Amino acid sequence: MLKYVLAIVCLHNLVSVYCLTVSCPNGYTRHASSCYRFHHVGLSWPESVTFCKATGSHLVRVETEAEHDFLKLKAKEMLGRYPLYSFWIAATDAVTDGEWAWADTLTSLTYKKWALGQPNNGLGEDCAGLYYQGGYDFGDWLCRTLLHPICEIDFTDGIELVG
Ligand SMILES: [Ca+2]
Ligand SMILES: [Ca+2]
Repeated sequence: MLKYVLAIVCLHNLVSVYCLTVSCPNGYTRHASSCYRFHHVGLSWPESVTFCKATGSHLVRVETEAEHDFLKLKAKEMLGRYPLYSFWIAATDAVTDGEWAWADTLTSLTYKKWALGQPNNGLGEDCAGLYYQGGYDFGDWLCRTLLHPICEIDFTDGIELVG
């Protein structure tokens, strides 16, 4: 099923190029192979995981420096429009303290860039986000803290090339 498509996908062969025009769903911004939406609602981390799922996405997994740089740039561009300032990402160490993994897949983080002094695990801070005071590098919070979720749709999850 062609669920979400974005950018222009071209299939090359010797005689021709087939292109498929594709785009992110309304309200999402594309970068590389994903669509992102910074939500204005303030939610706890577990609520954010559920919220993104309910909207056909997942709480963002920041997997590369390029992806992180894009998200930091977007967050800085939108400064002042999000009253809670910081944003949840899908990383948690609730299973084993100090071992940060992505929600759902529970795979270890291969990329991470903590803000200065983070994670400080104060009073059992098991959930991570992009920390405004740390230039949107990673920070950890109590999971019940209200922050804004960033939801992500992976291009590679949703597309099937047809024709
Ligand atoms: Ca990602
Ligand atoms: Ca912290």
